[in-house]
Amino acid sequence: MEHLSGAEIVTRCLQEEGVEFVFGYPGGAVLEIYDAIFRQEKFKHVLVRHEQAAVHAADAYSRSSDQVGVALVTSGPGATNALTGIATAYMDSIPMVVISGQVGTSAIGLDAFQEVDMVGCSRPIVKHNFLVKDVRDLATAFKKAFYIAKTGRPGPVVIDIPKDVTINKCAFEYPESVSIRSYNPPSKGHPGQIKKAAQLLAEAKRPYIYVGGGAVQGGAGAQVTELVRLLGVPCTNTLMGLGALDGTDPNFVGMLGMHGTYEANLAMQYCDVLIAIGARFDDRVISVPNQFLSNPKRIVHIDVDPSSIAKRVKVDVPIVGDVKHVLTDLIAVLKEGNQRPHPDALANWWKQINEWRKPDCLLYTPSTELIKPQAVVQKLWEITNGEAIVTSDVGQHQMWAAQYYKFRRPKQWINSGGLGTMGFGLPAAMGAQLANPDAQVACITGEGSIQMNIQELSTCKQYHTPVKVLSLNNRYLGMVRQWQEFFYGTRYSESYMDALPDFVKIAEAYGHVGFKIENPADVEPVLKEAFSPALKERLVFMDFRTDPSENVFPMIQNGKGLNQMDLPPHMRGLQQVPFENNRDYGNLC
Ligand SMILES: Cc1ncc(C[n+]2csc(CCOP(=O)(O)OP(=O)(O)O)c2C)c(N)n1
Repeated sequence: MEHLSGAEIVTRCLQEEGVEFVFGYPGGAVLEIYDAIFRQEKFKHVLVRHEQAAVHAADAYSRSSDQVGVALVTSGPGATNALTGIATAYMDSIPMVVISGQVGTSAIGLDAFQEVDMVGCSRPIVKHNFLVKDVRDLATAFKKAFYIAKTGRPGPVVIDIPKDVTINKCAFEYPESVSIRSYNPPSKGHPGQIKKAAQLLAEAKRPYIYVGGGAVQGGAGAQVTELVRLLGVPCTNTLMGLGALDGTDPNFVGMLGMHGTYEANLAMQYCDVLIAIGARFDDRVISVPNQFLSNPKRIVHIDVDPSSIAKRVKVDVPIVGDVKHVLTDLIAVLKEGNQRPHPDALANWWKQINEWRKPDCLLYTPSTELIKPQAVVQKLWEITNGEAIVTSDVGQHQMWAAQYYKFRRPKQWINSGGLGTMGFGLPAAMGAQLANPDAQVACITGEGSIQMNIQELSTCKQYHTPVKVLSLNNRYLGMVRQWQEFFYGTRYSESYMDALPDFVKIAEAYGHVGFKIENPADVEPVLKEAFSPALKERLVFMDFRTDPSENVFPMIQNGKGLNQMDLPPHMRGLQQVPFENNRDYGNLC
């Protein structure tokens, strides 16, 4: 058996796991590992400019592929810089392994230089973590870490390795499998519960399918599509579920939730049988549970994580299992028993939904003078034929990206939904481009968000990641400004960014191409040029000077119900509680 140093074991474990890229930043505690990386050729290391970006890049590498993302950071400040990225991945259930260096075992707890208790710091934001104090435990820790990260409900796992452990040697053998007591992720759903779900769907007059990020992560896009087609029922995706059903599918009623469509939110409120797939009834989706449940409905909830089920709402048919397996079985049961919702009731339900659709809640007022942010996203969709991988930062631009780019497939839309991390977009685009070298990758960002990790333009240059950055520059922290306009008497406290840099010059200084776009007529030509063969290999930074006063509609204010949306101007005054005094909603179907 080979005798290897801890550092060599780290690189061998990564090779055994088939890792292609490690995103990281060196430092004293991990120098042995960096030396071992230098001496191997199987995986590549990507040197980012900030550890937070390493974790976001690894995260998006995973989100846009079927791989586990890997990041490597040094102890102390390296580790703490990684925490935001780890929390981002945790909130969105992304499989990832983060390796952090630690001070030597004898120095732990003595406030040694660059010491921080990484296991303690990361505990609430990881699926699991390890502090490996003995080199002989290293290989097993890696095997377990990858297994835990990608099975069940995925999530980030931290492996903290003291420096002396990277120097010490031991015999190396990579375990073929691991068994972890009390960790048995479910796969198949309970057949009896699946039958009950089929029965409920067949009895439904107003059925509705609600799909979340779990279906995207669980690779269940094809099954979602098959179920929707089989039943012919309306379907909505959450922000994290976009792409699980093609955004151009006629049965897709748009995203739901705080900035969801009028029709998606009202259908959620007034459906009678709801089937939730890998979705968790997040507060941004249903707002307050008692308002959501004020219209009686029966709920089927499918999720791999039992603790997500019935956490926020009462569920009639809980099904714990891998969403892909459960949906496959559900489809088989429905087909076998030829169970479908009653066609007349379903036709009535569609009639109602089409009424809700008619006013087109995403309509905005075009302008020949000011660039409308929605128009930029729409043009991007047209020019990329809906095929680009799109990452976003956080703010109004994120919501416009979600509303106006119709995602065709899972893993095409990459954003920080759970934590809402500004600074995510650019490093995420980098990671997604490395995972998909032939894909068009666009990062939709704001002038506030991009400045949180703009240094990664340097990494993009070094590793030739030709992402196209679309900054919807409204000179405001737009989402903050919108809330201040709605809830704080237009007191724009610290939401205006003065002294903005010249982004074109910044892009050029990093060796990229930059465009400043101020005229609506230039939006299309510039986008076409950015995505033209001539600039295929180049990162292009587009600084769109957008209308600073534009707001995101529809919007549900905190504490309000799904049928109490703030609507765009052309829909103001529309009745959203059509059956207020009619508790059985009898005239709906
Ligand atoms: C790290 C971090 N800090 C603060 C916030 C709060 N926040 C949410 S949206 C937003 C404004 C974003 O501004 P910008 O990137 O310019 O995008 P816009 O809303 O204008 O499209 C802020 C400050 C956040 N989400 N993340």
